[in-house]
Amino acid sequence: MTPTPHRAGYVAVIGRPNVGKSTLTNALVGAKVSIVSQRPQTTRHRLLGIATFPEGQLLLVDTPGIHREQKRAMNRMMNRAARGSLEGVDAALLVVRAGQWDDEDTLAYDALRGAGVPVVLVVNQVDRIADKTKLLPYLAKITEGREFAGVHPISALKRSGLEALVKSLLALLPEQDALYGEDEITDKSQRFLAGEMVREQLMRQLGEELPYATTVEIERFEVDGAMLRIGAVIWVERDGQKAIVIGKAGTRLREIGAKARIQMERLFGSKVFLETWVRVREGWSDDEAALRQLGYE
Ligand SMILES: Nc1nc2c(ncn2[C@@H]2O[C@H](COP(=O)(O)OP(=O)(O)O)[C@@H](O)[C@H]2O)c(=O)[nH]1
Ligand SMILES: [Mg+2]
Repeated sequence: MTPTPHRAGYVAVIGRPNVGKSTLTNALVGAKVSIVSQRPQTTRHRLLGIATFPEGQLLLVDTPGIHREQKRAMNRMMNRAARGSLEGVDAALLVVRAGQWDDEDTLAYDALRGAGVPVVLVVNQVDRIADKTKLLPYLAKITEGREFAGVHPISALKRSGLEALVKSLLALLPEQDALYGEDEITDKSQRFLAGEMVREQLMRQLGEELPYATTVEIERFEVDGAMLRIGAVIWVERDGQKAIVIGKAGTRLREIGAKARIQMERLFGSKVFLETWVRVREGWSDDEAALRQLGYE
């Protein structure tokens, strides 16, 4: 018997905002490397999630969703990051939400076909479809006239359908040794991930109240024996927004810090001492120079 060859390669994770691209990336990696919230546009940066299996290694390029709003410099950068992530990939996952397909999904599909990479369709969130008999006609409709290297109804949240998806993805990758060590889970630094953990809590805890123009800068990241000392600055655009983030008697900011710290300790596997501040800087989200300074490239 010939052993199955080891495969490894890059897979772009593409789709509209909020379909579950980051949840899927995390489920495949087996750790939370990419932040997730109910708000669209949670993912602002391109991020590599490394998923290692005995048969091969998937290097998942999680992206901000492709979308149409091009007005702000930040949106332009997010779109560039999503489109740019197609360069040099071996395959792409087009993630859609079960039961839905609209112009933006078509936009994403066309972008992928244009790039000439094999596209695997992932129909996510099937756990939300109560009547499963609706799934088959839906799948037939959205795949008609389109070319996919595979179609996988899954639930990233419940981790169902992932094994078959991994198998069909690996088959599309070149035969080669693993490109990253098996203990590596992302290409991002702990410093970057720490900022994301704070941003995730902002998204989750402030909901609709959260000013869109909020970002996090890690000012301090020091190893102190077995402990990490982290200082995070939350940037907003106006004084009124600062008051919202801080909350009554500072309760909200404390809660954001407490939850973010727990997430950091889980991901980094060490004790974390986290300090947070809120500062105001006018117009940062529409200022390319300010964006670069805050880590958006
Ligand atoms: N019910 C359900 N919710 C999901 C699933 N996958 C993601 N979600 C939720 O959808 C929202 C957006 O997920 P996220 O991964 O941030 O989407 P992204 O913008 O495409 O990266 C979050 O609230 C997730 O918990 C799924 O399979 N089932
Ligand atoms: Mg995301």
